[in-house]
Amino acid sequence: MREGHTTVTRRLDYAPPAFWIDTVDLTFDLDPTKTRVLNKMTLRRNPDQAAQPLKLDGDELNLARVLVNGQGTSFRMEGEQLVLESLPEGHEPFELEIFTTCNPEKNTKLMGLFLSGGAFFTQCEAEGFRRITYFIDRPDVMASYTVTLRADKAKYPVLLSNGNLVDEGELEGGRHFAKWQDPHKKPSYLFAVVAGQLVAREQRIISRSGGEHLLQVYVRPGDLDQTEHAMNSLIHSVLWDEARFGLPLDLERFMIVATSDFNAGAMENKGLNIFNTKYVLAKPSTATDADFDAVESVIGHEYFHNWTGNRVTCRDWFQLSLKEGLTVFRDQEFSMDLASTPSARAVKRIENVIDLRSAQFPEDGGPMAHPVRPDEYLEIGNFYTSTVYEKGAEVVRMYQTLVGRDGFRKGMDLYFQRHDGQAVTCDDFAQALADANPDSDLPRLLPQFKRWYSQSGTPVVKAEGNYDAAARTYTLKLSQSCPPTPGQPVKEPFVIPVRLGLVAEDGRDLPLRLEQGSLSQEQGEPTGSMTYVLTEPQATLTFVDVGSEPVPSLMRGFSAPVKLDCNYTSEQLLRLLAKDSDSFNRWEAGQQLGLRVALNALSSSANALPERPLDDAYIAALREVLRHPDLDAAFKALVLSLPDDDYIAEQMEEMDPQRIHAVREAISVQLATELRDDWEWAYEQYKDTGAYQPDPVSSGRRSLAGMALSALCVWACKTNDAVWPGKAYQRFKDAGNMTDRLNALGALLNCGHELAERALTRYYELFRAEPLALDKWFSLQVLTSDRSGNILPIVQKLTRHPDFSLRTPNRARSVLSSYCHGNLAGFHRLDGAGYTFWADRVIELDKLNPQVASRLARAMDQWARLAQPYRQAALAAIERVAAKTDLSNDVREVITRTLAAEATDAPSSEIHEDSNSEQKANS
Ligand code: B3K
Ligand code: ZN
Repeated sequence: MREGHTTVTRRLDYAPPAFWIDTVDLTFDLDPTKTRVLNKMTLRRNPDQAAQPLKLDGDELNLARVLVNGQGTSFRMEGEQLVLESLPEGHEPFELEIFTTCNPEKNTKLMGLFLSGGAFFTQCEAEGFRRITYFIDRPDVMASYTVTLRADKAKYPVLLSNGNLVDEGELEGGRHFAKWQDPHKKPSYLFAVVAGQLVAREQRIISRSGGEHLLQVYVRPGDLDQTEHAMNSLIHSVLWDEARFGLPLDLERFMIVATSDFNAGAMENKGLNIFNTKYVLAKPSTATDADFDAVESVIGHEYFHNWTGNRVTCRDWFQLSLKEGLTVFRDQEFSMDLASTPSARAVKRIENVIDLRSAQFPEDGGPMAHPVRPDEYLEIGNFYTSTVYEKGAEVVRMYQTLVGRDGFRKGMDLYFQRHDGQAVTCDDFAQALADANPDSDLPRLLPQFKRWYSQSGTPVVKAEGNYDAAARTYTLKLSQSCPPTPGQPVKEPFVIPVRLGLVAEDGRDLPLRLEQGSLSQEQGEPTGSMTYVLTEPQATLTFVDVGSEPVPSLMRGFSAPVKLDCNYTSEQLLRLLAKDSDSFNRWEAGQQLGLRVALNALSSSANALPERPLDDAYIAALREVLRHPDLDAAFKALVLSLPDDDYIAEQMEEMDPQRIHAVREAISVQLATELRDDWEWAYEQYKDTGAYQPDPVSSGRRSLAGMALSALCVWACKTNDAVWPGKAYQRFKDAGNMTDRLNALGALLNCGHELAERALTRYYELFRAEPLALDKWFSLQVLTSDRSGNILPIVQKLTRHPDFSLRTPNRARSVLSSYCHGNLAGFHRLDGAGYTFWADRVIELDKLNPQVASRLARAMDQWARLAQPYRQAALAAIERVAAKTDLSNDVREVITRTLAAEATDAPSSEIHEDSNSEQKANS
């Protein structure tokens, strides 16, 4: 029987805690199998709450002693909670001492205190602190922490915790101690301990305001040469937050520590961020451009939490997006600001939207759909989702769109002025934004705007344009709808900022003059773009003095997280692709054209697929982009990357994965063949990027050269050409950096060339001692296009490889997630064997690490939309997992919701206007 609660937690049941904890004094005797934790706390009753017993959360702890004010006391256990009833009366503080032990070596869940490579690490968010000691383990209980760590000095020379080192020294028997004091109050989820053999790259900096700080990046000995980029990213983060938001580093010492066993990407513990090595370590020989980018953005993200999350934290876990949506928005802005050129900024925006569409849109349309502020959970770990993070960031971005960049800054200032040191809600954030911008539309729109927090599902904006040449008017009809989602059959209208322009034949933006009456909605923007704020189910905009028929460019910059449904002709999309002044929509037009081709091919009743799915005009447009003298390589690469299998699948009511994949393949073969000379030109043009620099210009060149090489290998394998695979192999061997090396290996694997095997063997020999590079070796083989139906046997073989381990999340994911989430055609097999494999691995992994298992469980999110025979086989596999009686809450919740998808009502996507809706949405 698994420990833990089995009840659902509901947002509306929130009540403040019955006790406050003011101080916590922890002493750890660190030992791999039996760590002793002495916890001395000062508590007092919360005068606002009726007298209640003290209930302390615990999980897999061995309790040895409980003292109140130094005296023994009675207590009882309620499940995993420790309950104390006979406590001092009144509201005076009292002392509670609790002595427990735990077993870090057995901690395969990697929550609480665990071991990685012989060193101790902790992970407490969301509910891991209770695995270290008994506590009121919820984010609105904020305390001052003092921590003493005692351990064997030879094995654990470095002893770290949050805040400042106030004492250290030797103990008997080869042991030593370190005492840390955190000057800031914090919730328990931000607590951290690290102990082990670590070395640090250090940098002292003086911030803009003159403060001196010590920055440290701790890694295992031998990895120091991979920490320069992380340190630079941290320095940039400190400077950026001060410059853009006036938020300084509030600590003398800021530490980052890397571990190779970590469920998440990283964790923002106060002053002691703990990172998955994947987001710290980077050197050109083992990390790709994407890795360098990810290090920068995750270092930024965790650092920015220091204010958005740590100084102002969440009242309860339903408010998770308060810190995560806001902090993702901030890390996106950070990366965009560092990108420096407008084109590089646009590339960042496009990349963020690709991520949103590939993960969040399917989530919003599947069984796990939930609002940005969820209403209930069984296991909070399941709600660290792209809805809470990425859609949450889009919600924050819409505030900025509505009040402008300066207005947004004012709102942030007011938010910190009001709430520094508090645990608050998404409503508090929204109110600060509105109150700081009294002259904007936000105060009026706020109650309706907040539906973004309460309604799940991706809204659809439908647009229809009509040009009247005689009257010189252009009429744009906009309407919004949102499909039903679990528990929410009917939606109320959203506030949707629609940034738009009218594009003339020569590509110029026409001046925008709205007919009298609609002007109140306009936010003056002289550039030829305006933001119309759609609040009603439908609206009509009439533009006057329009001399020629324009093409509307809508949702510019992806101004809201919606799907746009506009009945463009191909000619109109080609105009936008060639000429729109908005880079995002230029890219988007290309995507829509590609999507249209794929969907047309898929909807045709003929069994055989069209030989040339792409028409000449589209091919010519792509050629023009590829050869364009002024466009950046990174932007070109994005335009030339047509929608992937998952994005195509997402558009279909019923999906046949093998057919989708076949269409995608046909498109890529046609592109490779008909642009063959252009790819060769591009490869020669872009392949040299000089000494490795991870900057946007050179990484864009590598990306485009990599695409070109891959296309040339596809063409070569179709035509039995040996030259290009030979060149790819040579490049794989000679590459001066991992990006080029992996692109060349990917090109060989992707076209199924026999040289791929030789390259893989060589890669393994080169990188077998580098865990992160070895993860790539595993995942690349699994992500490869499934031309021969041979992926599953490869996956099975890889799981038996001596370097494979289910216990290391990165390694487990490199094979299992890559297969189940990342290879549509490899996973969805006609014989259902992929699903059998999935069920076995979920069950196996759940016993070790429920968080990683429940992520894997989500690979079946879309099963109800599968065509037969996939659907039946998928259901059987899901039911087999569901029949297990000892599932963790994590997996149980995902599987239960997944199975419920069958019962989803038929779509009826009307928006219902309801004048009382604000109250409902916010109650
Ligand atoms: N706050 C952590 C996430 C922790 C995940 C807990 N299951 C990292 C982040 O979002 O910054
Ligand atoms: Zn975060």
